[in-house]
This record gives sequence, structure tokens and C-alpha cells, in this order.
Amino acid sequence: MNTRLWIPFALLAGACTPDGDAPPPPFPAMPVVPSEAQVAYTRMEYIGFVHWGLNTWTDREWGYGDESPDLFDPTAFDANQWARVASDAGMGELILTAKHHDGFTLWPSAHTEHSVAASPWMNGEGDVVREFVDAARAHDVKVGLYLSPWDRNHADYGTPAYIDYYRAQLTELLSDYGDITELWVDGANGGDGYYGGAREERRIDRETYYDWPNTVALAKSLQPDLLIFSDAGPDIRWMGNERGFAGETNWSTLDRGSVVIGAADEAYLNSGDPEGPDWVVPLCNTSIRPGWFYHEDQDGDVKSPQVLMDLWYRSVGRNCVLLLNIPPDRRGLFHENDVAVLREFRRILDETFDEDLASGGSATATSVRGDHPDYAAARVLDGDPDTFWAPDDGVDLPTIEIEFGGPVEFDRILLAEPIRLGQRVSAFAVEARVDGMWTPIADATTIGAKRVLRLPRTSADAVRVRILGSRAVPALSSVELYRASADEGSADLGLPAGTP
Ligand code: FUL
Repeated sequence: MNTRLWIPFALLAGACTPDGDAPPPPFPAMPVVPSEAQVAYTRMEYIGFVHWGLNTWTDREWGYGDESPDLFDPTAFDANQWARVASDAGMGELILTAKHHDGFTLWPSAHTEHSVAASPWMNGEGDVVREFVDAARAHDVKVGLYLSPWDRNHADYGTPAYIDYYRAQLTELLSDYGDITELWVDGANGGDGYYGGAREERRIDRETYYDWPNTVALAKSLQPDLLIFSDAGPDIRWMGNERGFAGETNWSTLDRGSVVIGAADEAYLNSGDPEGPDWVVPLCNTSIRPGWFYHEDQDGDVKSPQVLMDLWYRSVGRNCVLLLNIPPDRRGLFHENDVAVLREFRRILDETFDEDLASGGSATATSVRGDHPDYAAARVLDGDPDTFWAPDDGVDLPTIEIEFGGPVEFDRILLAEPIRLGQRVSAFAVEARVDGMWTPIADATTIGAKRVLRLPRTSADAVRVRILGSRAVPALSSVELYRASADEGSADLGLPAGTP
């Protein structure tokens, strides 16, 4: 081609093209971004935990390891009930305790006698993990498995031979049961136990004993898309408490190399690390009851839908995924009380977030990157988590404003960043135009995948969000407003005073 002719033609074409067809100026991603599997996981928002095993029969939380498999004899086990309830509740995934600290395996592992194969249930022919994964998939619920590193039954616990055993069981679970979305590794480690009859105390070196890098490599070689949860990730992290809430400041980034599983700095995990070189999805875990396992005397202590709403704001509303445990009973079913609460929680959540009151408004901003429509203020109203408003580089206090054309009454604001490009915002303020006067109604720190603030009921004809701090040029993918369901009740239920 004759470049002398071609270049002027290209320039001419560019000059005549309306703005909307000009290529958008680049919007560089942050150095640390999530993987596609982490994005999909984050967007599930709400998932379920299933603690079930011999503890259900012994009425304990931590089995010693000498419990007889004879005890495992559910009368009406139905994994489809679990999956149906989870799906109706809006949970995207269920995680089952394939093995808890007592070492009893809910699948017929070839590597131990201490399993469902030694139980009277289905004459030892049953496989809870198989029924669980089949039911979950039939209900479009993803599958997670908990494989406790601490094993109070196994004779070799504390020696290198046990690590081979752990890896052999992990290999079974990741080879024989189809796609597993998440492996859950908790931090409880070592102590007294049965240990094949030794009945003694065994301590392990948390930093070195499990040789996690090689176990992680093995797991990922078996299932490359598997996400692994632990205090230190690598993919999903503990939030530093079992009560299910994140810090008001919550970065998805972390320096996972600085975290030792089972000996983590809980405050560090609770708010993440803006400088962290790793994206590790924050996961808030808690139980719908006081215990992780079912205890009949806790039938009256199921958290109320209002407490769960409060938890939702402190978890999903703070850039976390919420993992809520529902323990099946001795029948092998979720108890009626728990099911009723889950249903009502879902109903209230849907009622609150039914109608985005900002969506009919018109958005403007003090700066739009390159004046390009791809970064227009209206992108925060289109419901697409990957489109966003972004200002030019170096703009002081970038601000986005939404006008409603008349008063709108709201008491919740939902903000989101396009997390595929990383997490940026470190401080923002919200103002509402009430009777012609701009009035501050909230200020907070991080946003991430989702930030929801509870506000006093406000009637305003415009709202603006001012970005006060950001680690790089900011971007917002959503600004939404809602009016809470009257059934939410008052906030701050169920958590100790002073809990953030
Ligand atoms: C902890 C365990 O010790 C508890 O029993 C429970 O499984 C919880 C989710 O993780 O580390």
C-alpha cells in the first residue's frame, strides 16, 4: 500500500467521524486484578455451608476422632432438599464438610476405614459427596468441598505420611466428582485426639507441616479452575472472624505471603491490604445457628431474617461474599425453622432491592474520560457491572451526579467498581439535594465489587458521589438507590455492641 496516500486518508476519516466512533482513550487496569473464576465467584454474592457428619449424632462441634461410624444413620437424607432450599434462597454454591476434624469421610474413601462405607446407612453402600454434587448440579448450584487438614482420627497425623494421606483424599475428591468450584481449608490445627488409638496431644508447625504450596499445585493440576479458600487464599480469604462480617474498609488485595494458615492477623484479614500484590476474594463465613453442626437444643436459636439482613449489609454490602452455614439434622434434612428463615430473608432482601430508584434519573459528571461515551456518567445506570463512568486522569474530586426530575425517597445507596480492572476507591462522600441544598448524607472508604450504605430516609431530587481518594483514576460501574423493606427491622441486631 502507498503509505503517503493512506495516512492522510486515515486522518481525514478520524476527523469526520462523530465522537462516539472515535476509539476510547485507554483505561489502564490496576497491577492486581482478579481471575475470571474469582470474578464469577464474587458475583455469586451469597453461598451456603453444610456441616454434617458424626458430630450431628454425638451433639458435638469437634469430634475427637474415636466416634463409631455406626452412629451415622440418617433416616431421610435428601441432598435435593439442601440444593432446592439453597437455590430458592439465591445461593450460588454449597460447600459440604466432606471431612471435618474428626476424620470421618462422607465419601467411601479408599484410604481409610473411617468413612460412610463403615456406617449402617445404605448398608455401607452410600456416598454423601456423590449425592450432594449430583443434587447441587441438578439445581444449578455450584459445588464446594471442605477437607479438614486437622484429622483427629488418623494414626499418622503429625508425620509426613499424613500429608500423603491428605493429598490422596484430595485427589479422590478432585478426580471423581466432576467440577469442583471451591476447596475449603480451615485453620484449626493440631491438639489432642484419638490418632489411631494413641489418644494424645499432637502439635504441628503451622508454617511448614502441611507444605501448602505443593498441595495447592496438586489441586490446581487436577482442576485448574478450582478456587482455594484459606486464611491465606490463594484465591479466597477468611475475613478473620466466624461472625460473618467484613471491615468497613475492605480491600480484595492482600499480601498472602505474609499470612500463615491458622495463625493469621485477624485485623489484617478483616480489611485487606491496599498495597497487597495478590487478589484474594474476601469471604465472610458464619452459621445460621450458634453451632456449625446441628444441635436440637438450638432449634430456637436460628438467627432471624432481620439479623441475616444486618449481616448481609456487613458482608455483601462491604465487598464480601457471604457464606452462611445451615446444618442438616439427624434426618439428613435442613430443619424447618432454618428453611423458613432463609425464605423470609430472601423475600426481604428482594423487597428492598426490587426497584433501583436511581435508574430513571439522568447522570452527569464533572469529568468524563476523553469525553468519550464509553466512560459516560450514564454507564452507572445501565445495570452492566463491566461498563463504567471514569473521569480524566488528574481531576480533582471527580464527582458524578444523578438528577431525578422530582423528589425521590431512599435510604440505601449501592455503589460498585468494575473489579475486572482492579479496586481503586479509598474514600468517597455522598450528598443529596434536599430542598435545593446539597446535604452530606454519608462518607465511607472502600467500594470494590459492591458497597451498600444504610442511610436515614432521605427525600431528594438529586444525589452526587464525590470520589475523595483513589489508588488510580477511579471508575464506578453502579450508583443505585433503594428504599428498605419495612420488614428489615432495625440494624445492629445480633452482634456484640461495638462491632463495626
Ligand atoms: C473452623 C472449624 O474448627 C469449625 O468447626 C468450623 O468448621 C469452621 C467453619 O471452621 O476452623
